Amino acid sequence: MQISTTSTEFKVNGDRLWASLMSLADIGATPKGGVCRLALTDLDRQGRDLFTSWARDCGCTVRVDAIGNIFARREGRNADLPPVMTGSHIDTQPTGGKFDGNYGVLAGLEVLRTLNDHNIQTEAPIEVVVWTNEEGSRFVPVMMGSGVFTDAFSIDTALDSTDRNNISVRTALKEIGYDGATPCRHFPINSYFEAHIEQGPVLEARQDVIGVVTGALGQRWYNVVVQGTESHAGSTPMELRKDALLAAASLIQEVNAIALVYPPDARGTVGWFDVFPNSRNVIPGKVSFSVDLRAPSDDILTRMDTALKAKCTQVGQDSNMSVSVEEVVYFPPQPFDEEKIAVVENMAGALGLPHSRLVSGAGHDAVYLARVCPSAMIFIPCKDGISHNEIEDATPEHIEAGCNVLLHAMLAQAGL
Ligand code: HGY
Ligand code: MN
Ligand code: MN
Ligand code: MN
Repeated sequence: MQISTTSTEFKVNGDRLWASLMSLADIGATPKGGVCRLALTDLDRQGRDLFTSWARDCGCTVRVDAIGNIFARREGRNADLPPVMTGSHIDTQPTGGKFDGNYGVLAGLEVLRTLNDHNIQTEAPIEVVVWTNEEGSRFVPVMMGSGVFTDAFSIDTALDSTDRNNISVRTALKEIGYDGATPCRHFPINSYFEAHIEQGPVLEARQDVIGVVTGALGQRWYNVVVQGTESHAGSTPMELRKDALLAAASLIQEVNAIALVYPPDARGTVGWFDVFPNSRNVIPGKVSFSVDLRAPSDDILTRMDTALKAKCTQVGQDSNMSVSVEEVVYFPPQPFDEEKIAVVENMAGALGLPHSRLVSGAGHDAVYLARVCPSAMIFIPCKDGISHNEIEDATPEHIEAGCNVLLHAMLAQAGL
């Protein structure tokens, strides 16, 4: 039966997509059913190798750029046309899940596999991309590969970034063999669509299947260091202490308080925290920690930034300790392209999928791609809105539904 590709009867193979997700999830699988596949580790290499072998099996050409972004390209009839692009990331959080990022990459691959199943050649080429180090867990800045690709920061800023063992991105990329030859710079792109789990509670609460993402919160990330003086927990009188942990505790409270000033969408989080020397009977001399601030407007984000820095100055003065604040990530809230948002919305409707619009609290590579081409995102729910957690879960039905919206949105752009 020849299915018209524009009919909503034309569907992806959900079982194949689910099986691919589970195979990829085996790489870095954790005992609680999650995935730990940190950026540019050997596990990341294994995942990259698996994706590129699958892409080549689909007849794609594969190129890798200088920051390790992988571009799997399926030619169209007209190679001169800018590609329709999709993708996401396969690096995960240390206690990550099977779907964050991995879903967007493999949904893109499933679109190619489905086109192959039906011998369909599009007018424009299609590219599926694996962006390097989207998570920003091992290396900052976050969304690193897409950030270099879209001039958000220079490639040297990225290559010189080091993890907490002082290993640079440059070294790690070379070690896994993904320091690609293709220069990392953006080129004309027809449009970019990214499929992703919502990672929050909204769609599930609304009982919607598709999230039509209108944009993403702006973010500012910092490294804060409080420098006090290690000394003996027993022989140092309370009034003579320079207890870095005590000073840091008031700053952590402040990060939370700053976000609560701007409900409902502002966010403040302290994710990682190092105490030195971390010994029971030594007053902590140095505390280092991260701050992650997010807001729906740049104005609110600026006010939160000002409040954080003011508090750090005040705590330093009051405690007579040094408090340093280094900003390591900044990007303003990013609206997606109205026309592409409407494409996603119309396809979800045509497929009879309950859908609604929402803003993404999480950052995604689409946030940077939106700077160089018309971009939009397709969300599906995740169980209890939980993500960045090994119990992250999604249903095969939603996984398939989101991929069908991606298929039709991309076909609408690529032309038949
Ligand atoms: O932090 C984020 O929003 C994303 O997971 N990188
Ligand atoms: Mn992600
Ligand atoms: Mn993530
Ligand atoms: Mn440019």
